[in-house]
Amino acid sequence: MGKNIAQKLIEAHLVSGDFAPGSEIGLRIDQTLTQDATGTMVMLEFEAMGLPRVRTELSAQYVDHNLLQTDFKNADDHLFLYSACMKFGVWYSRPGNGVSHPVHMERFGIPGKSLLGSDSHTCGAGALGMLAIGAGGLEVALAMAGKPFFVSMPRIWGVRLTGSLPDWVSAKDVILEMLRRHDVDGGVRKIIEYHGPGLQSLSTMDRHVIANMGAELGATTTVFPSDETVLRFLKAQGREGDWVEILPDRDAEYDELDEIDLSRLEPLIACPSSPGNVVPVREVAGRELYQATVGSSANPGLRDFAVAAMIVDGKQVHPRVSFDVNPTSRQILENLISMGYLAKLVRAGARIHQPGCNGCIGMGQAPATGKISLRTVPRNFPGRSGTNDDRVYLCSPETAAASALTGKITDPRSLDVTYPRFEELEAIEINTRMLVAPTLEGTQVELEKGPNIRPLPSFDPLPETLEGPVLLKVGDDISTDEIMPAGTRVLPFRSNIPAISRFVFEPVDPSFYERTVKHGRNICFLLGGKNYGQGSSREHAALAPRYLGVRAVIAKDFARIHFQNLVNFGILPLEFVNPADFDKVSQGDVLELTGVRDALQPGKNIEITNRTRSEAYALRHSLGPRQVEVVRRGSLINVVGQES
Ligand code: MIC
Repeated sequence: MGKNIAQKLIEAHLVSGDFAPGSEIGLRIDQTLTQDATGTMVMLEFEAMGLPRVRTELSAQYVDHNLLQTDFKNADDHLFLYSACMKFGVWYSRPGNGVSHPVHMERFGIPGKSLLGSDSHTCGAGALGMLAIGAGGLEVALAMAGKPFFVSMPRIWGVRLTGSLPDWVSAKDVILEMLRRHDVDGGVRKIIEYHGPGLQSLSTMDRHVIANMGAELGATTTVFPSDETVLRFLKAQGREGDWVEILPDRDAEYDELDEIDLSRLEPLIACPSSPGNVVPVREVAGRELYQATVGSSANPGLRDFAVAAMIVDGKQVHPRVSFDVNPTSRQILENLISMGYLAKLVRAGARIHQPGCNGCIGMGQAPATGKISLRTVPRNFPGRSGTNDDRVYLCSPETAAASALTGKITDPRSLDVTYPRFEELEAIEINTRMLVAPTLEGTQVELEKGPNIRPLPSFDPLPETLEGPVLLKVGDDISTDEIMPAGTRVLPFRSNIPAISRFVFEPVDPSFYERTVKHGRNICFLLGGKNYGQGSSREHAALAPRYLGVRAVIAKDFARIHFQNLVNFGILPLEFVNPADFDKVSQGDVLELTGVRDALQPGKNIEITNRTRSEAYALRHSLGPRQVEVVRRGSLINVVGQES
């Protein structure tokens, strides 16, 4: 039997384990990517390991999240990250240079290499034929130290593309179709591999759009072939020497199959407040909107801005609409200027922002109360935009631009204009002026830590008995944005755990923090529904609850990255053997787990007692031996600290 691309990439990096789906594999990591909202913690964790320099082929640190400098905190963190990069041998992408994922595509991504990133959208580099995986910051710090990355061997899901995209339909509509069919947990524990004749109509950055939002299906990652299309992209970037061809064997097989005829797609849109809440645009057309934004790592390509510019060219944005344009890299911004597209956007009334994530994570651009915002971003979890009860829709640049003109959600096919098809360029302006190479004499560099950089908390080992109240019970699909919000109020505290902990679960229950303080930050439990912790890689969504006393989460099931983040910081992730028991437990019930350290045997159920209701429930865990040791020791840092 032939091999698919995912199998070839895994085989080339396998340091432990085998291909049995669900078994633990260890992967060698060639490159790492960190962004500033997760990177400050990563650099503190790497510093704690006591190594002088990184041991990867390449590590890059981007500043693309905490860009609004409303006081000293973000500015201090930028300087801390710069000093850490120079000290440890990491490339530094300066504030304003752009979003990590497109910049990494432009400058550093190499087909066939593995990339581990402290951002859930790292998987976008699968567009280059990379094995690119998002993970919690601590695992990225370990990869920077040359350690393998451990993950459960995923099932390989082959999605065959046929046909070609009709006018007004673009790459975003392809991934929205996947979300419409399979929802936000359809890809959990799977690698999605796209193949088939339909690939020919997708540029490398089109493929990035699709791979990026594979994260919204919960996929471990997404891979595309490294073919002539990728060679053309690398040539335009002046990096054709980095190209290698990676194709699936003709007789490659997959664990699961799906097929999309691109010719049959129409403009789609994800309605509030889930990326899986997808309908055709025509079904919600006519609703008044306040804002349309173009940009983010989920639509980062030059063509995404050029098409929007051509749609609004010679027209005016509706006076009620804020049309926010977030260029995704300085290089793309320079090409938009030199090709005349930026002027078209400015003349039409667009608000031009600095290259960065910006409104995608609530770093500015928050919509008005109760008003609709159309965005080409990857996520619309409740409150993520910075406005409570926000009404964010996810769509293509075509739909966003058309709607900005009319002031209503608009099917772009209804515009009375010829579709402005963008032809990819053979050569573009290359801009590397805000990328700083690591200096050679790094070890003499002093880390610059401002008052906002606080030491990591300590993590005690798992006690023999866990007894405490259920301080919060939540439902299905709870996102990391609801557990640990982002935005201008919270994101600057990412290097200060005591401060950021004050915001834990604020979007779903503003009184949660006070309950943990009243409980003396002692042992407590959380209860969650299915797909608990979907979304981001932010380890703070585990770190901060751990700091507040949470020692076990009992859920119907977990999102991959968050599950591992809970383990990494000594929080026990458990599931009800009988799902109906979830309904028997109420917030405030006191639960007790005795002999828990010994009970953590592979495949062995655990019994938990509800002291309040005098009931007992059977729980199970899916921890492997290595993960059990981490939870017993209280955190992965305690394990690594002993080894190094
Ligand atoms: C996101 O898109 O949710 C983020 C903000 O990029 C996160 C990383 C973070 O929380 O810092 C992610 O996707 O991992």
